[in-house]
Amino acid sequence: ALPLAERLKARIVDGERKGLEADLQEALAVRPALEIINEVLLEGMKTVGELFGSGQMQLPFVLASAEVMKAAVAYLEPFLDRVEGETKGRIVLATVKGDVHDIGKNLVDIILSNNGYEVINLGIKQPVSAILEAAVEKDADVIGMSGLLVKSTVIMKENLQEMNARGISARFPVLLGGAALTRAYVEQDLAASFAGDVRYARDAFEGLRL
Ligand code: B1M
Repeated sequence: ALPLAERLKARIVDGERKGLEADLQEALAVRPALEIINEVLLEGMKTVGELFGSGQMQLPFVLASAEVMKAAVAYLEPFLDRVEGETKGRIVLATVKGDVHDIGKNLVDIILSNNGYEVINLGIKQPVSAILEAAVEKDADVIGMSGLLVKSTVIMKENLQEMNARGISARFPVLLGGAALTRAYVEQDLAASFAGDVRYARDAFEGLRL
């Protein structure tokens, strides 16, 4: 049999859910939940992305992998460290219009929620109006947008322009993340035409730090 970490990674890549909980339980006995997510499960998703990108894996199998990933994160969530106390701030979080990828966004939700932030997670495919209306209505401190498709990077730019047009750019700092973005695109190109503060987060932890 494969060593445990390899087995878990293979479960993600192969989309094999049967016996997942037993393996996670075993992993939890030897390493923290967060490390299992970051160093094992995310490695599996990375492999899935490479296989899909190079044409070696078809979409339904990617979906199966995503489902195992979600189940694994849901199983591990209660074991993640939590900071209790007063909320440090409120973030409205969404995957942008036209984009269904939500594993990364939901990790951001978990990490922020566990560290004292109130997260209003709007879900996937959110039009800019829904994001901005929620931010105003909930009096958010920050708006967070996620998107993994190249076209989502364009949508994010449009969303920032819409914030300028509505005159609310200075009110809501914006945090952006997702695989198709680069730091330079966000902090140079997008920042240049945004009348507020927009930042790039490479992962959920940089998001938390920011
Ligand atoms: Co899709 N997909 N997918 N996919 N998918 C990508 C993104 C792709 C790069 C794969 C590839 O070709 N190699 C490619 C995009 C290419 C491009 O745009 N140039 C792609 C494609 C093409 C597609 C479809 C168009 C395929 C099709 O239908 N023909 C389609 C799009 C549908 C749509 O959105 N309209 C599609 C569909 C799907 C599935 C539904 C099968 C599934 C998603 C399931 C789900 O999310 N519920 C899926 C998956 C799983 C992937 C890959 C393989 C893995 C994504 C993932 O979950 N990674 C992905 C490959 C890749 O990313 N390289 C791919 C793990 C996750 C934790 O990482 O979300 O990047 P990520 O989050 C990271 C950071 O980015 C950051 O923190 C996280 C880590 O801590 N982060 C933030 C993310 N958001 C943040 C927000 C923040 C801060 C940090 O603050 C607000």
